[in-house]
Amino acid sequence: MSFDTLKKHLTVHGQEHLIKFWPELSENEREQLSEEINKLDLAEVNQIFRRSVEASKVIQQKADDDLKPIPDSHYESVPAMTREKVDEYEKIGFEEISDGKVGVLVLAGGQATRLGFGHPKGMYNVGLPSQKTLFQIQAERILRLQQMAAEKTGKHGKITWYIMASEHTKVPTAEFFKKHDHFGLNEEDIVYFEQGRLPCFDFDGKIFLDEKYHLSSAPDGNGGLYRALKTQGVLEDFTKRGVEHLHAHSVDNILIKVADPVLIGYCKSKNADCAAKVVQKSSPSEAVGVVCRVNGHYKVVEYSELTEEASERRNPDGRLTFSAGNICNHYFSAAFLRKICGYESKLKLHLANKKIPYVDDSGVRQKPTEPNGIKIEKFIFDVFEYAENFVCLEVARDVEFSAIKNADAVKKDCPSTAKEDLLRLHRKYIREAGGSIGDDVEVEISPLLSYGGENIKDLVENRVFTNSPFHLKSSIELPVQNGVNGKH
Ligand code: UD2
Repeated sequence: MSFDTLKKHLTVHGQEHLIKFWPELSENEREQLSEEINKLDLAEVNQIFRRSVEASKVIQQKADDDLKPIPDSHYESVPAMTREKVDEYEKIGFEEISDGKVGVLVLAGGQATRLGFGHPKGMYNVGLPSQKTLFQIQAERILRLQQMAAEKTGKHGKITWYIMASEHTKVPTAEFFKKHDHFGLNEEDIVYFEQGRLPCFDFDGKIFLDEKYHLSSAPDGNGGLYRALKTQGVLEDFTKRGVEHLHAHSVDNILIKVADPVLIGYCKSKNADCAAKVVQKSSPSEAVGVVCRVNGHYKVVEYSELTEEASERRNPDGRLTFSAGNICNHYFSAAFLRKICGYESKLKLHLANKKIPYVDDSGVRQKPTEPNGIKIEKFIFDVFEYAENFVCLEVARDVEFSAIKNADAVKKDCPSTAKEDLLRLHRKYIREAGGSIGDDVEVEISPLLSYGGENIKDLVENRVFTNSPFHLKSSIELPVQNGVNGKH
């Protein structure tokens, strides 16, 4: 595109400031800038800005007028289930795994800004006795599940691991996996794909320049999943491999039950196309979104959108009425994802005021100390309302949810709390299997040995654990090679 055409194109869409520094740029820089501009559909980008501003005005209204909890017919709770029911769902899940119909979608495109870690979050090592990273823990849970499914059904099936990365996390993630021999998984069972980005705007909808020759942009949120599944050929991959069930989850939950057969079996037996695992909110004021119905549609309502009255409302049995805390842990049928990806461009847009570095009018790069513009994101759960049969599965927080969001200084949802939550759970597994262990003893059970507390009786019954830190290994343990230590 010639300079004149570029200028005209930008002017039509009110973004001509982007070439303000053109005369100062080298040939290469000009090429980079015009390439970045040409990649954007400016009409769509401007519309995205307008839509997100409109949506933010609606969100500011408290949403509890027609707010209802999830009906009992669409809600089950694992802690309240009989052992027989759990086994029944699990059996169905194992069958689906053995038939190769189960895939995992891990959301690993975030920038880990709050954690302050300069690598993809999955590479984080919280300092467990084994020194395993989040990715290794998840890989080993997949390996163990494949083995369990084969033992239960007599058929060897593979779980396909779809890893959604972003521009900055894709290459280091793939290199990390390669360096670690894919943690024992087959390389062909791992599919990396990249989510998109959206420009960052000032409050008037002008795209920021990050450098004189480079536009400011950010990943398009975990709801960018749907566009990426479509544009990166992942939907076709589901078809090619016969994957029918997808377990989607955040990368940073150290207790994640990857490809949980109970979830898969529950969803299949209910013929659900979309589901959310939830945990009981710990208190009315806990700042998590709740899964509920608004005007008859399933949604996640953010804590800030609930009135005080709604967040404190209780059922006759004393439980909070709106207690289904969202934990970024979802089920989708492949058929549902195909449908959703057809109209993902209509999904809600969320706007956040941020401090965005930018090149000012005089050509100086500024790092603002106050929010100066907006970033726009799509959220993975905004598709719930399009489900034909949405269900919720409540799980125990101490067994399934401990997220790493912040640096240790925050003392909440951070590496040390995640490590402690995992070790506490493993102590519980040891005691349930007949072992004895004090609360201050650090024993980690390898996921290759046990997915959820099973298979350890022979190793722990009547044994007193005093050595700490200690890693209860499987006989097929891989050496842990130089993971990126989150503690350095
Ligand atoms: C997420 C949920 C929130 C609650 C909480 C529990 C969303 C939108 N919000 O909030 O409701 O369940 O988790 O811990 O799901 N990610 C990407 N690409 C992006 C942005 C994020 O892949 O552009 C990934 C990120 O790497 C992480 C997951 O999505 O694995 C959750 O993202 P987050 O940590 O930004 O979301 P959070 O904690 O604000």
